[in-house]
Amino acid sequence: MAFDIDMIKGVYATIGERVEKARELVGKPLTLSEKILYSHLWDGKPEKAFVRGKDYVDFAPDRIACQDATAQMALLQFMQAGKDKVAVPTTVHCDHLIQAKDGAATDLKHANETSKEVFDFLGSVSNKYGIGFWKPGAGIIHQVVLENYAFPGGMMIGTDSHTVNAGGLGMVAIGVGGADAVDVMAGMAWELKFPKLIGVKLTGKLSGWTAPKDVILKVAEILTVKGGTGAIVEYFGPGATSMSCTGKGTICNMGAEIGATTSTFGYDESMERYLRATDRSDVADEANKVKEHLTADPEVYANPEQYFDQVIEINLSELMPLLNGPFTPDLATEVGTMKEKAEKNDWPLAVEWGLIGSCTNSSYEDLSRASSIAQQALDKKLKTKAEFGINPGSEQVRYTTERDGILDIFEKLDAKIFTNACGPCIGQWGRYEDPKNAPKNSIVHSFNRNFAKRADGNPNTHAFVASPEMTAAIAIAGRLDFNPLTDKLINEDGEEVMLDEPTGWELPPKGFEVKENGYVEPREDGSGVDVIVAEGSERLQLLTPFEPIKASDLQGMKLLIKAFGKCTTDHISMAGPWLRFRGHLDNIANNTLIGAVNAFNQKTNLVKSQLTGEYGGVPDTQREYKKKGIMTVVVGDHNYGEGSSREHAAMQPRHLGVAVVLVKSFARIHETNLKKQGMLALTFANEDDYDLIQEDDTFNIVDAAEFAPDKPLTIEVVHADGSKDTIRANHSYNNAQIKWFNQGSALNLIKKQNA
Ligand code: MIC
Ligand code: SF4
Repeated sequence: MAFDIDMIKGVYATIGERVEKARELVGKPLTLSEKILYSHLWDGKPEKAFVRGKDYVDFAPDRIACQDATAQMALLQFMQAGKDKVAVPTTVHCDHLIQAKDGAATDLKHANETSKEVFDFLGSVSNKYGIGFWKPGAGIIHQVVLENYAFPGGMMIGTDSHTVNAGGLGMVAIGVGGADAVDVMAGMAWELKFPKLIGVKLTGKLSGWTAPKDVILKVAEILTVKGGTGAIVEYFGPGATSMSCTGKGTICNMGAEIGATTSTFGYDESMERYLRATDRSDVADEANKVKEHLTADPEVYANPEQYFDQVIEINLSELMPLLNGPFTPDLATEVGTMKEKAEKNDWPLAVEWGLIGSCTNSSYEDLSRASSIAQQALDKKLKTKAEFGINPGSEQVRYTTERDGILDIFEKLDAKIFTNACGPCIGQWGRYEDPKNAPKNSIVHSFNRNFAKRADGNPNTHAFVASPEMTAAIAIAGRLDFNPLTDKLINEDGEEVMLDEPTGWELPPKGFEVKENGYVEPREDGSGVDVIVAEGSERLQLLTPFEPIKASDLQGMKLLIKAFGKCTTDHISMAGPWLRFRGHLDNIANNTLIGAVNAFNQKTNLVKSQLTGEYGGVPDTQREYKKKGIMTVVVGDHNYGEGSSREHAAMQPRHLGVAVVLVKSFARIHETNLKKQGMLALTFANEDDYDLIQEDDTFNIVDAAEFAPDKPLTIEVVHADGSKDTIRANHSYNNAQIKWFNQGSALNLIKKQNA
């Protein structure tokens, strides 16, 4: 069930006829994205052309991947679906629940002790339902998927927003909430609005200090954190083919940071090299046979404006290394211009840590290039100013980089080699005893996200995102404004030295090697496997179905919080220490929206209760409303729910009795998650109406009983002085999704259908 060459052959067997049919229906040459989408329709051969950005389409993904922090909720839901086995090859990867503190050996042992219950649960559910299980320490989900499962022209979904990483190997790979994955595991179609298409033409060639990471940091600057919403980004041009496969993975990975549905590249020699190096020559041979379907038709890249909804061109030869941050991944600064900007904004110039790793940049090539900089610190007698932390992407990468002396170079610089896992990227970093009162500082990392508090829980940490090689250089210099292209450093002998350009290996010259990759194959027949959830566990809780929200519940609702500014899933359901409750809905609900800024007092986790007039924490206040049977409304700004795929950000408010989330705009995955859990996800028809919402407001959805596709809802907002505003709210529910709402959740509907 894990790696399945027959499944891949099956996809390639029909791709030709399906692409041809689609080309005929669309009436023009096709992009790669369209070829993959049209060859993965639930009904098989395409029968009509779809309207981009409008039509909801049923797809049949080839695979599913889940990570430990989201798999718990996904599998708890799947267990209710009444199936014996997953319908599509699925894997679970244990990578989020491992803290980075003292180094891999101690940290992994600690995680295996503290999260034993959860790993045992995931292992046994996997074994029971035919799911491949990657043990803690095996690696980060997206690196493991790239090394083992991704294949050109395939379609996969994963319960993690960075599933998109597999675009580096020519897939359409999309991050979803657990409930979406459950549909596909249960043998049903997966629904997605047919995406718009953004083409990115890469001319020139990367050289010197510029890396694939800088391409996506640049794209993030151009498109911003919401510019990719509802679109697939397709990269092409000479700059694309000259890049490594894992470099392409980096670019696709951070497509999540611009809100893109996914990103992809056409099949090329770099992908073939990577497939062969990772022991998948059979896949490369099969892909070569259908090559022309694994990239766009030639007309498309020759005249991209005619085929994409938007085209961006980047000349790699002119691109400069970038540092994006702090607090948002789209705020780009070119090296060499950092000093003025940092001083103006009061960003600390001294850098305390350089972290290399995460699913974005933890390949063999990444570590090898960064180590070429680290080696120079040794050779040129430079004392590194910041501390180094390294997370290899997988056990295969770790083993091979250790064998090749790469890790040793970092160790000579006193680097901490953490477990092959997410670690600091998701707040699993034992940096401080008391992060809340920790000092202002800067760090630089090769990760993807840098929202406040994300890495270390300290709101005063200014995190900047850069390529692994720049991260290494900046960590050595210990200064944010260090420009390796022009600046000199003083070594231990008092001499001025410069760092030479990074060099490295795309793939290990002696091949990849690994002793124990950490994979556990499930039983063929899992019927005898027991899944254990201890009674009274604080980590795991079986789910009780949500009651449908009725039209009458949508009258007299109170405002819970009007969130101000950026409200990501980290604000709605924080990670870090809270990851431990990802399998226990009631316990994790105690972090609901505690990171969101209250628009009325600019404070976090302090909202007014309309029951008592007192201010209190968001979860406590909400629990009081729930006790009284009063439903509530959450109001938010643009791109609400940006970031993670975690459906906890929808399930927790739902569990506590929030009925409506009313915002200026949503991030795609979060909007779907709200719908799946049977809530109302609404957007202001007139954005300025956000300003009308006051602290003591009561909401009545006057036409709630007429909830129907393409029909806005009317909300009466009653203010404390009795005055009223009537506003219109849009929604994007189709008929099927309205059924989820009427049943209380999508899962309730599946259960009913399977009963
Ligand atoms: C993240 O990078 O924020 C995460 C943690 O990987 C999430 C998933 C989660 O919240 O578990 C994601 O990106 O989807
Ligand atoms: Fe893990 Fe970070 Fe990648 Fe999310 S972004 S999967 S937390 S490494």
